[in-house]
Amino acid sequence: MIYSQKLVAMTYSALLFAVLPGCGEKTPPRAAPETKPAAAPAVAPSPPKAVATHPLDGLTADEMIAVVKILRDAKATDDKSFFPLIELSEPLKETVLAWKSGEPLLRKAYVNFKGLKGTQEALVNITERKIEKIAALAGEPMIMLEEFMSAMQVALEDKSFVAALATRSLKPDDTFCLPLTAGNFLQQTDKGKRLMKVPCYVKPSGSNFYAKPIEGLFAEVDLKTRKVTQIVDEGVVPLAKDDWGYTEKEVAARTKLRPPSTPVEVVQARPNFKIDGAAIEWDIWKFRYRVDKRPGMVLSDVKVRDNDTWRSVLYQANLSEVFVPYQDPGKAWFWRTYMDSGEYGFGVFLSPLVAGMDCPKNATFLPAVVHQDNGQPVDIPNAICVFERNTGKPAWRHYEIFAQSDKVSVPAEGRPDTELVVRSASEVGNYDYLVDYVFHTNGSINIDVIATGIDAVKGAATKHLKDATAAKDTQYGSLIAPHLVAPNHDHYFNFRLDFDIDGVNNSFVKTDIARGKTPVGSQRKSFWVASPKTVESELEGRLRIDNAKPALYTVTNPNLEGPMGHKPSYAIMPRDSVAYGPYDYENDPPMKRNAYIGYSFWNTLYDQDKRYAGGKFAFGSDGSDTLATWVKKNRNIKNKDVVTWYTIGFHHVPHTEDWPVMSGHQVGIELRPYNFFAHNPALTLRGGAAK
Ligand SMILES: [Cu+2]
Repeated sequence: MIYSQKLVAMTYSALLFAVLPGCGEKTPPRAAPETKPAAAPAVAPSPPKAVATHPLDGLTADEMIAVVKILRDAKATDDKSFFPLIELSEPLKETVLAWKSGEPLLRKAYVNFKGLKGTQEALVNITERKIEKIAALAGEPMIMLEEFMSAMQVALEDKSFVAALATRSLKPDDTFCLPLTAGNFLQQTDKGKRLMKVPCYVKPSGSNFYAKPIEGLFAEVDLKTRKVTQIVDEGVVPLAKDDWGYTEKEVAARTKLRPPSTPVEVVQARPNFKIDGAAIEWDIWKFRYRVDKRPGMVLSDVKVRDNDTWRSVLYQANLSEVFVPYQDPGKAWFWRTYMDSGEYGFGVFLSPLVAGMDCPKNATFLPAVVHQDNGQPVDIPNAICVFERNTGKPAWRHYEIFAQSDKVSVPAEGRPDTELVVRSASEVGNYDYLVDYVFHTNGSINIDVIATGIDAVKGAATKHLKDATAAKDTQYGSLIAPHLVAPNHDHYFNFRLDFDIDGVNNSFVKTDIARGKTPVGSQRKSFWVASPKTVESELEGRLRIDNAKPALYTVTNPNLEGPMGHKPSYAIMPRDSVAYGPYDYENDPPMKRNAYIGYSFWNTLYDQDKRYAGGKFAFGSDGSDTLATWVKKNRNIKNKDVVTWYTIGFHHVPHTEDWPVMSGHQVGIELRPYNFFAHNPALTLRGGAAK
């Protein structure tokens, strides 16, 4: 293996540049992202423990090493084997809930590997050092970095591809290529292959790797045979001339920078949160975190304190799949329908966070341990930041005008609003996605995704909308710079929310805001009533938020009563994120593979093995294993261990302000207590107006 710890900690594009033969010797000025050490936190937190102390803690470095050794000792692998996936195999929920702190752990890993008997999967019992199950893999595993490099190399060594580059006066050394997942369009000729498509860019002289696409040309590579299966060349398209760098120096060379400003910084004597291994406690919250290769951050055992009692809210919450379909049916673009989490991995592509830029300087930075293709562990430094922020607004307030008099001025009563943010940022190719879990003093949790980075652009002849070529070139996208069209696309983020509100058995309730029956004689002719209805089954649990048909969506524990008889609940509030596409989910292969985007909500019976909305194997999936197929069983989910799935998303019609790097576009949801507490839990905050 040619990886080093340093390489794995680098971003995807930088990694490719650094390792590709013929590319490495002409390293551009910005070959690697800045990985400045984070500012020291005011109080050093406990480092993540080298041993797991809870059944849902992530695999440690030692455990990953043990997994590789156990498989090697069993002669399933050798030193040339590859490991697309090593992840914690969680114990059954009932086992986790019965477990008491300090009791021994039975640790297991689920592994995909390419070993001595082909591509297999195994359940490895780390504690007892044995393989419990081993079988041929029933799908295509996640991509490995080694495969990226191989795909680039195979393309650039192909004579026809080199010849196609020559017609554009380019040599392989002039290019930076970006191997991309090819989707699965159910073509007979693609059966049994593991395809990537490899378009290229002119190698940058500055920071921007994506500003000069070599449009209309790509190689298709089968990763199984390591051969080019076809070259698609739609003819020469004029190359963009501008480097469009985005470092301060490059921007200053293009345009005048604005005057310097004083930084806005939070001054904090010490953090109010405690980190003990994988456990984080802050204000009325406690939870555990881990990083898995595929979904990135996973939160577990999320509890909230109500007076002196810790009450369960979520057993687990994590990103389940990310889907980015482009809307250009042309040969070089129709297949760009990436499943960023399932195919590439949000955990393995976590990028180091920068203090004072990605996160405030008062943040605490934590590493994440992931495994390399050879199965060996490596730390991604500063992969997670945890910080408190004052939102600059009140958590609550009231100014009482009737308390005022000629002699007395009574100020507004209120409390400052502080929240805890747990952040990570995954760079998948050209896009950067920040995923925030934000905990509030009022019992709410926000899940936010911020999309930033660089729009994928298509080379075009058009320089101006007045050009004769403009109408055709911008049929499926926006002209965002001369010779650059950014095709329309979507960003969907499906989250798996396993609420366990005060216990495992919960129900999902839809409360319609519906027209009430006007009493006879009333002067009002219309008003609304809240009409709750418990969802009975999985098919009924597919729900679309429709702003024209308002409703409240809650997960509730029907078995308990609060002080006034209410059933404790949490509402899932969409805020600004509702997105569906006008797609054909039955017949359009990428949409069938990602059919979960057709509804805002899905509700399923808890299943240990159903963690990802787009199926267990995303790469090359045919759509037969998704939320849409699981719910066909139509199991009863009323007062059962129900799991809720919610898709956050937005349609991206690019515009000039997205270039050369787009400002963060934030979408998210709020999980808000509903008749869960006896009163506003933020009532007990201290620190009103300065006296
Ligand atoms: Cu976008």
